Amino acid sequence: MKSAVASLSNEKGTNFTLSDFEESIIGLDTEKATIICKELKASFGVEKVFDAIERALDIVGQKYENGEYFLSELIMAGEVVKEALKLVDTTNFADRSGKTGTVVLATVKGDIHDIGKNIVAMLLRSSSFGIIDLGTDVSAEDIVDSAKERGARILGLSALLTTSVPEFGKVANRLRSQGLKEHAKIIVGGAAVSEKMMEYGVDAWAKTAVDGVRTCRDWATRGVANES
Ligand code: B12
Repeated sequence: MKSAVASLSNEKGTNFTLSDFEESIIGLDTEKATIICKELKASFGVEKVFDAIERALDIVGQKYENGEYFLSELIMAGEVVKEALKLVDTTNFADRSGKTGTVVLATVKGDIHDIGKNIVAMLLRSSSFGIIDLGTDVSAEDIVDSAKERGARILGLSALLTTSVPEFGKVANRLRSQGLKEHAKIIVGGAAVSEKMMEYGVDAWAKTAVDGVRTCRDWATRGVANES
């Protein structure tokens, strides 16, 4: 038997809007979100889909903050988006020209948010970067050791909790103490970041995944992100 959402989709063709998608995430409706996502990525492209995810989860975050949603809803919203993201194919997103390099990606210690980091990974891969994704809650030691071992010249760090932001400074300091700061660049992102992050000794901060990928591509084109 066809579900209500599936038949709605058939009737409406590709008439779903980005707002419908956002509402399905805020409404914690996995089935609706995946069906709409499938249609939207074709009609709007991945960038718009990612923006919609960010907007919707911002609202979920506000609802959590004002007590309308609880932790269980926060967890559900994360799951809804993870399912929808499985359908997003970024292969045609980026131009593949220019040199690329290896990027070590991690959500820093104390923080387990990974949706944003995973979007960055998808976009970097589609720009032909090699990705070493260390996952979440990763210590400065493990991040720097991994970059050293693998010869990565870009470290991409994510933080959504304000309490985790000082970890950026720990990574920068460890990179410096290992004599690697001259050879590697650190870019940070996530809802908790702003220009203020530069005070931690990082090389760049990005408001969105797309901005971050642009910076990495720029570094790669200038040869600063390639293994020596
Ligand atoms: C979903 C969610 C969760 C899920 C995470 C699921 C998952 N697998 O990631 C779960 C339920 C696990 C969770 C847990 C918690 N959460 Co939470 N969560 C969120 C929520 C609603 C959405 C986050 C998200 O995925 N956004 C969508 C993505 C796409 O956006 P993004 O991460 O910002 O990424 C974009 C850019 O920032 C950028 N980017 C991200 N990383 C990087 C990295 C690089 C290198 C670059 C270039 C770019 C980049 O690219 C992305 C696309 O443009 C936010 C609200 C919000 N507005 O952020 C709260 C929020 C982050 N959580 C919050 C809190 C308080 C918690 C908990 C402490 C709750 C609790 N009591 O346990 C725990 C903490 C657990 C921990 N130790 O980390 C607070 C943080 C407050 C603060 N200022 O510190 C927020 C802001 C909610 C709120 N308004 O109160 N959470």
